[in-house]
Amino acid sequence: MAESPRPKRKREEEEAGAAPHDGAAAAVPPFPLAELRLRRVLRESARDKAVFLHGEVSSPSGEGTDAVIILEKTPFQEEKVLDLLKKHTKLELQMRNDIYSTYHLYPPPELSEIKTTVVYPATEKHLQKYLRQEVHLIRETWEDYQNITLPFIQSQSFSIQWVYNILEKKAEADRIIHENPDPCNGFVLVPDFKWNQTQLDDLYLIALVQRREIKSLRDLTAEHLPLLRNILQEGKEAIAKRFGVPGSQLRIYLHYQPSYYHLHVHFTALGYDAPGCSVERAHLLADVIDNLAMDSMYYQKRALTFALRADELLLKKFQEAGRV
Ligand code: GTA
Repeated sequence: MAESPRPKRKREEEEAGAAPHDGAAAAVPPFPLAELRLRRVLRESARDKAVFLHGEVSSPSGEGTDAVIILEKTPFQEEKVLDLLKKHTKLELQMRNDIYSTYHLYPPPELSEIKTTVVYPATEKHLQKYLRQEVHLIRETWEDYQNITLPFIQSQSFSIQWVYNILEKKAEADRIIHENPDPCNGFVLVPDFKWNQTQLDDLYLIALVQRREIKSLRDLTAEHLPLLRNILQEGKEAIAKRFGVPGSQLRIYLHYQPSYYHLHVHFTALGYDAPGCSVERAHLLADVIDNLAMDSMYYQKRALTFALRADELLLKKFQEAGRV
């Protein structure tokens, strides 16, 4: 079995004995997980081995504040598999039949990490986002975008303060993989929230553009081609250099609709079935560039399809307008 390349940064941290967290995060006390009151399970996925929880943290006055907690089992790391076989704390036979047998293997704590994501304080919109719901496909024309979607996203969408924090180096500064500081055609490439950077199987990075007025795919014209080409070219080069993953093994795309209306591009491992990489949401950056090169107004002309969850307000707006 070929040894899989470990992220270079990770190796450097381990070799230097450094904590694998950014300095800003280390200064903040950890979230009081043990004090959390579990309100409900929002969603549970056997395939992704993840559970999405709605919890409540009580203040000294007794008032509760909502939180979303995502618990997720992480992929195996090839270089740790041998440790798992040698250092397990218990091996319990579950069943045996002829040449077949299954066991419960209990790993030592250092080999049984659960990736834990916390959104706190969480808004009602966060709770809705992670709640399992039916989805409906919308076919949005340019007129629908102007009359329904745009006013809606201007009136209410998730805060993008976390994006500004990254661009202004107030958060995740030492996680930056690549930066092009040009205010017009530049961007910052950082590991995505969803990637713990321990293995390359689920590699996930995002490029956040320096410009602040581009909300989504719908705003793009040929004017943005230099920016998009920089992201494609420099993003691929930076990932190959840092993680040893070639551009031919990356899925590079934009979401429509995104959750956060500040233009960003997703870079994921081609072999990883990342949340949101399905045809009704992901638009390959290379195709976006070609479309804009053919027709500057491509994304102000064509209808775009996307899925909305059953109780999303935007779906209600489309229903009220008789468009669903
Ligand atoms: N580095 O602070 C951040 C940060 N935040 C707040 C979001 N992102 C961040 N990255 C860094 N620091 O890939 C990342 C997100 C996402 C991207 C925004 O920015 O991880 P988007 O605008 O297109 O929105 O991308 P998207 O993809 O809907 O966002 P998100 O939050 O990833 O939601 C995707 C859906 O996947 C959710 O509805 C959720 O139900 C589902 N999902 C499945 N597994 C997970 C998981 N492990 N974690 C989160 N969501 C998951």
